[in-house]
Amino acid sequence: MTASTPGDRETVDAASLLGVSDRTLVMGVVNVTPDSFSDGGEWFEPEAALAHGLDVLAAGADIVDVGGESTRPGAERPSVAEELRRVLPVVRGLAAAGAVVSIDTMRAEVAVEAVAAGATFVNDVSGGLADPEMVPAVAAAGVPYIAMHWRGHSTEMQSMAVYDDVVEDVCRELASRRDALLGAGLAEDLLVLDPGLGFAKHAEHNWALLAALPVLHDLGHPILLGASRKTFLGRLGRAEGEPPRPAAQRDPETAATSVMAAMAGLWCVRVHDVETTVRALSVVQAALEHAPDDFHDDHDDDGDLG
Ligand code: PMM
Repeated sequence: MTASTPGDRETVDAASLLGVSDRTLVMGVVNVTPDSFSDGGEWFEPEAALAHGLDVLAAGADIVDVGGESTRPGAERPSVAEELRRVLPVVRGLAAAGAVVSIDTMRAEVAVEAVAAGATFVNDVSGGLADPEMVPAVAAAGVPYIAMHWRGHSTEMQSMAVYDDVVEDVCRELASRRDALLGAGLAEDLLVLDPGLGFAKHAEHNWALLAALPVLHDLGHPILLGASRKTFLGRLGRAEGEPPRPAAQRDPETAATSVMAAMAGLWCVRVHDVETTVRALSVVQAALEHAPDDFHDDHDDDGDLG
């Protein structure tokens, strides 16, 4: 699973990370954007973003996720050239430092260039719906693909937050996306699914999905959860009409969601504050090492949503 590099760090290949099932992995976020809701503008210039990415790596991230397009509700899209200008130097620098890099993009062209620059995961919040070239490009590249539940672009998605039963609806839509992706040639063992908290979802939808995390195993693929610093967490403890807590003050609540994900046996959590999540997950890990032998069997579910 590992190969040595000239530095202290061991490099881990992406496909072997997909096989990790005895702990929940941590993906650290590096947004090279002027306007992401959670950390917009903090690391907008590639040099600052690379330095931040190296900190994220040193804090213990298993994967570093580099994105150049904000998906904040209402955000306008950058041009392809601008997205490439933002992400490529950061991907290149992190890969050279031995990081497993994921490119967070909805565009095939950006995914392909980022893979050429050293990214070994493609994280597409649209699950292949935003760009018809994405799935063939990722299938040809042969890298793992993270497909999130998505109903539309940031400018329109909150008007699409209408569900009969959000858990059932999201699982059904993700299952049909999974089938379409596999049908389009994506390798089954390289697909990760994500319920897409905050994307075409109001707070009550996010809470319902968080309360039902183990059900996501029925999809039959590793599951990634992205709850970090999202607004519904910032509303906890705030009175009606009061603004949510600022994004950078939502890390304790984020750590709690990471613990929930780990207790549910999810594959990976995508977070901004890697150190806090790594420490929170070390508590789960220590406790699970003392769990009865049949604990994991009790939490396995081999049903299939079909
Ligand atoms: N959320 C954001 C961006 N990319 N990718 C995945 N797979 N899942 C998510 O939930 C997700 C994502 C938005 O958050 P940010 O502005 O903090 O990056």
